[in-house]
Amino acid sequence: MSQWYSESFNDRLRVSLSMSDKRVDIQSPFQRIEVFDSPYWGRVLVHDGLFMTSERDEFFYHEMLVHPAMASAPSIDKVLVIGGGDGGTVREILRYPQVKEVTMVEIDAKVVEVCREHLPTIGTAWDDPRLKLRFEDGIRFVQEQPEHAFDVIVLDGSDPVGPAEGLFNQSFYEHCQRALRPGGIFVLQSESPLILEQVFYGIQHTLKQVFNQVHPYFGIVPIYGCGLWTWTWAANEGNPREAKPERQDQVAKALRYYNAEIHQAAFAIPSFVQHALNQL
Ligand code: SPD
Repeated sequence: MSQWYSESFNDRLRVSLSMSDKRVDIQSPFQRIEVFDSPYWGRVLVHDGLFMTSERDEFFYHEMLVHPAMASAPSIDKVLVIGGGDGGTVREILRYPQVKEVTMVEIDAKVVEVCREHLPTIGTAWDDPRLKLRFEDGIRFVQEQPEHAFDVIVLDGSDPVGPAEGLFNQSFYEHCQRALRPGGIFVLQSESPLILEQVFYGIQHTLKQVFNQVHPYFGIVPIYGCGLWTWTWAANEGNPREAKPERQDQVAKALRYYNAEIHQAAFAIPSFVQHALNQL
């Protein structure tokens, strides 16, 4: 019989996955990193007790983080990823042949080392020559970038505790905006409006101080607390619903969740969220 690994999501919810074997349990300079085997979910990555991803459901998260922005950006030559140590996000970006360079800035080299060894089914693009991998603080990296350096910036962060905390503040968003080319898109995981409503609405409010266009979009990530999850598309101009069908066609066969219809549906805002957004 399996044991259970439980993530306690503040005092509101506990999510448990069956666990057959613990592969990794180490403390890096930044966080506790665990990887375990789950009979149903496959290998599962955990940071500081919080589920990051699992082999079985990672495609929901990574496809939805990446493709809405990649399908709607004016150009996608140069992409920056902050975080994303398991490699799922860069894997999705590198599906587009017109991407010339992806810079991935991960603060914790240990996460990448662990994921390369224990989660090779998620990070399948580590050896792509277009990938420039850097181990440093993403906040400082963005501050040091010249204006208009990137077409798309993707923030694949953890929850706003520990090393990811500074990735949720206005000054970081301002530096991202400055580093984007005109029409460029900033996209980030933005938590759940149900179980972490203060964080979700806080992100929306803060992004609106910086970007003219801020559009949360919705999907599910089964292993995250309460399932309902959001990502947010932010830019100074443009409309996220105007996706380019030719780009969507390029990746369609490889994907398991995202498609052109999901793209449109994801930007529909549930009424309880819209009512709260109207109050911001
Ligand atoms: N509640 C978990 C939020 C984690 C978001 N990032 C996951 C990283 C997957 N690449």
